[in-house]
Amino acid sequence: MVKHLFTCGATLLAVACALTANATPTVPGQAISLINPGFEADGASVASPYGWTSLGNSDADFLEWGGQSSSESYRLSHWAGSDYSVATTQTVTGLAKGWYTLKAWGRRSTGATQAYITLDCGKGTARVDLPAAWSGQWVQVAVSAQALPTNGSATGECSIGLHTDAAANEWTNFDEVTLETGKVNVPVRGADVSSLKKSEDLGGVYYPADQKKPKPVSALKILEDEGATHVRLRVWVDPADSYHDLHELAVMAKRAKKENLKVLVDLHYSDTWADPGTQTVPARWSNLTVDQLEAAVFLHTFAACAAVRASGTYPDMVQIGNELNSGMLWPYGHTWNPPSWENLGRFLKAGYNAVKICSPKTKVVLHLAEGGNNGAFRWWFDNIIAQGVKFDVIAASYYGYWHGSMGDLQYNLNDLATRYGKEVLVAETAYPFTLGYNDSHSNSIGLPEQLVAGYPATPEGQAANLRDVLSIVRAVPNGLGLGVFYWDATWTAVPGNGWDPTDAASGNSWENQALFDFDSVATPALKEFGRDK
Ligand SMILES: [Ca+2]
Ligand SMILES: [Ca+2]
Ligand SMILES: [Ca+2]
Repeated sequence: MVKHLFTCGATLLAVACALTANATPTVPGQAISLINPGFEADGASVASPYGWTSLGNSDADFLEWGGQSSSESYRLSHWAGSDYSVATTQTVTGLAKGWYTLKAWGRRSTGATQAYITLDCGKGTARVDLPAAWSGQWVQVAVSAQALPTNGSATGECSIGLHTDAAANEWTNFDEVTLETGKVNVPVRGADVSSLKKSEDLGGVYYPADQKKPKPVSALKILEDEGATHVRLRVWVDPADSYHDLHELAVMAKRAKKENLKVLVDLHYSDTWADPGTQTVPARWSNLTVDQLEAAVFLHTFAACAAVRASGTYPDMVQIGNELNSGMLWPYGHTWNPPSWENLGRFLKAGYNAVKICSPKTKVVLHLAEGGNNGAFRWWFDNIIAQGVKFDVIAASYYGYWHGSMGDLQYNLNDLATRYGKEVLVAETAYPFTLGYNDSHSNSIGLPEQLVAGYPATPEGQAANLRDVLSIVRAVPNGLGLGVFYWDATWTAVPGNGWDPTDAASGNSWENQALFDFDSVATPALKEFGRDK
């Protein structure tokens, strides 16, 4: 890459050079001065923004009115009337050894286009793509690279690139570029594998990608090899087919440990699916009083934690309930009609206490659906905190075709991290790699009009969607973006492993969103976990 070097002697740049030369990368979050980082220096319609160098189709980058924030006037735009490739670049010198993080706001059209930012500090080019959000909505991305002193010099340098490779009339906007010391990554990269045990028992097998002589491999090993750190396991109280009970949890936790995968236990407090539309009290608990239900939550939670401990490890995280927007253990723990926040608070405290008594290191997670709905999260967490409920992690389900745009997800996660000072986690996400089907049961997402603009139902579209959810979590401020779990990664179409535990003839509505394709080979999306290894 051609690098633009500026001269520290120039009057306008003297302050910037002085600051960069004195940077101390041991302190994360220290800002490094850039030239014209908000594109405000020149005014409108400038073809060559001050301080930046254009590479490629240099006519395709220019300034326009309309900044990312209301306090700014201008933005960088990439656009051309024919196919184009352009990079707007700036090189920062005088940097001490260490990690640096580039952040930028951007937005883009959703046709045949790649828009991304790069940071190269001498150890290869780190890249992050701009997620596709709703029209006009800005999204912030972050990417880190390591700077080393060059050729015995005491200082290193970093090259910043703002890129678009696009078809005619596709466009990108960038604004408010920052460079700071420190590194961002996504420490928890997980897959929900709740379907796996039953799948295997019924003959399901899994193959790694790119294997020359295909031979089945443990799905857990495939996940770990690609960079996953965690698995998530669903637990029901008395499931009709005995899958997802405490015995299975113990077996799967032991297998996960063997593959160096940590465990997130997902307690549903039901005999079947629990989500915002249904939170049915387990049959065994159906005659209990609220006091007795509180005790039952404690005992069941403790037993689940103990099942993992018996396997020789401890749960890294335990979810008290699954997608609790409407509460749990209906009608006792409703959040509506009328709301029973006090009962819900008692149940959640019982779960918290059980986890901490069983395993003080284990993080307690509270999980809602609608990851793009900040109002729903604030309403729920404000009410729960008012009940004195303690927790360690705020988790969200985020399915882009149901829960708002990537920009909505970012707004919500960033607000939650800032407002409550807690780590945030995307506990469920998924996207189809095809609109085809591999059994006779219709799929949750099967029609073109259900898809999110910018993300086709292809292996690459699935990968891009997961990549961008990871990018949103990576950019959460103050290092509070904890991780992303892909839901249910191993739920391939195996006869008998349908959605209904009471009906062996029920089908699968998820096989086009698994991380294994219709030949049971790992999809390219799984490789996205490797970026944060
Ligand atoms: Ca600006
Ligand atoms: Ca230009
Ligand atoms: Ca199906």
